[in-house]
Amino acid sequence: NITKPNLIFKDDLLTGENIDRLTRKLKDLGDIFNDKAAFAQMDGETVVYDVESSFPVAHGTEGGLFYGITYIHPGKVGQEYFMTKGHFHEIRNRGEYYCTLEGEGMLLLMDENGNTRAEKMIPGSIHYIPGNTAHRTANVGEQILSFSAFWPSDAGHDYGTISEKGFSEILIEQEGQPVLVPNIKQ
Ligand code: M6P
Ligand code: ZN
Repeated sequence: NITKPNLIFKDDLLTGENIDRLTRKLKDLGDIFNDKAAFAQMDGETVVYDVESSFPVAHGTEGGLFYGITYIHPGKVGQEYFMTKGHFHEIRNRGEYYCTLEGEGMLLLMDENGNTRAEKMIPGSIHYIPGNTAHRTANVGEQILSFSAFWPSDAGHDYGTISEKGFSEILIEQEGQPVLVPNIKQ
């Protein structure tokens, strides 16, 4: 029941041997949401996001590029919006581009000193993620948020730091608006 963006990114572009599809459910994301009591009340089978990726070269290849579309469902755990795990790149200095296809979101960016900032995602918005910067996206709207991503094939994903400590700020809904507040977990 995912609405596919009716743009140039058609299903048939994302077919073939080098396509990877993954679904992350609430039960896979226990460590990222702050409100553990609200989390415990929810169904672990709830889908939070799907990612379809195209890997035209082997992982780790220098000079290649990967492409993916992420679809984040609308929802919240307590006041915190549904969001991706978030990661640094394994090769820390590798950057990435995101382009929003549909929906409304926020891109959280945290440098290695723990400074977090956020960029608003609206259809057509293009976001440059510099190297050495952790990135996470949250759906702050009432429909699917989808965005395409382009990153170097040798970048890799480092989830460790974020799954331990999270971002220095979390994105919650206050009076109907998304706001960044300090993460008390840190
Ligand atoms: C984007 C890219 C992918 C990433 C995905 C989901 O499509 O950055 O590399 O896997 O978002 O984010 P995460 O891996 O943090 O769950
Ligand atoms: Zn990345």
